[in-house]
Amino acid sequence: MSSIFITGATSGFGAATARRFAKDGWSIVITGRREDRLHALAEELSGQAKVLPLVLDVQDRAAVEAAVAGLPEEFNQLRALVNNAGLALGNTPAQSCDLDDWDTMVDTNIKGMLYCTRLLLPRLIAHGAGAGIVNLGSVAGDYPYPGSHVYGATKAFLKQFSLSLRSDLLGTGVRVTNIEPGLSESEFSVVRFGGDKAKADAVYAGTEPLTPDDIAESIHWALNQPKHVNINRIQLMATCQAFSNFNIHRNS
Ligand code: NDP
Ligand code: 8X3
Repeated sequence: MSSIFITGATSGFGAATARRFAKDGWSIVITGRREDRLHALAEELSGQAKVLPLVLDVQDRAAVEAAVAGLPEEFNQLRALVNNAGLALGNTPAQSCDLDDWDTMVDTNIKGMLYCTRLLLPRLIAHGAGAGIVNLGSVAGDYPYPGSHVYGATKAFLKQFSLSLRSDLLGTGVRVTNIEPGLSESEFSVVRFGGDKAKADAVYAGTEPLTPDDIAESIHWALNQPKHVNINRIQLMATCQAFSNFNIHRNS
């Protein structure tokens, strides 16, 4: 039986990924901070798959250590880790934003991902060929935009760390994929704008953004390639999103 550990499964991409793998009957560890959401999802999927809801703040290294150490045997044969928990906070210019928001983004998007990866790697290596890690990067890790500063930099870290991991894991059979979506509708913008739903809705107004199911499908595809195939990176955007020219400040 294959098992998968998903961080940030209480919403958006993580919940959609749990639903996608439940269809295939994988054993699924769903994690996040909102316990009620985890239990509701576990209940929803209970007829399809074995699901373990685990309340976990990935910023808390001791909690990640305890969660990994306490994984029940049936979820121990880990084949996949999806480092999805993450967030952007604010989009004001670097010179006026809140330093606490920067701490939270670094602690969640980078350090949380590192804790889960390092602590679960031995189990993925024990599984060997066919195992895989998927990290949730972003187009913001490649392309800067005003207000992307630390968020974009955390995602650039994920991209480089994913590639570096591949070098170290050579010969173990464990694959690593960085998935880098653009505009996608979830709770992401509500979180980014501190719960301001109207501001979040405005981000998607008049667009057809990517959906959590689109991302879950990419994750599922990457992890289900033949054992000899490693998808290094997937960058995907909504068709309605594209690139723009550089901004130039003019004196007059
Ligand atoms: P959502 O806000 O819908 O989901 C984010 C998930 O992360 C939630 O389940 C949340 O759970 C979890 N999370 C946040 N902080 C923590 C924490 N400290 N510990 C554990 N879990 C945490 O956003 P998305 O589904 O859209 O985003 C998922 C990932 O994809 C993120 O890494 C995001 O940066 C990335 N991404 C999103 C894009 C978008 O446009 N939506 C585009 C590109 C990448 P809880 O609050 O219950 O802890
Ligand atoms: C989220 C996509 O463009 O809002 O990672 O940064 S974007």
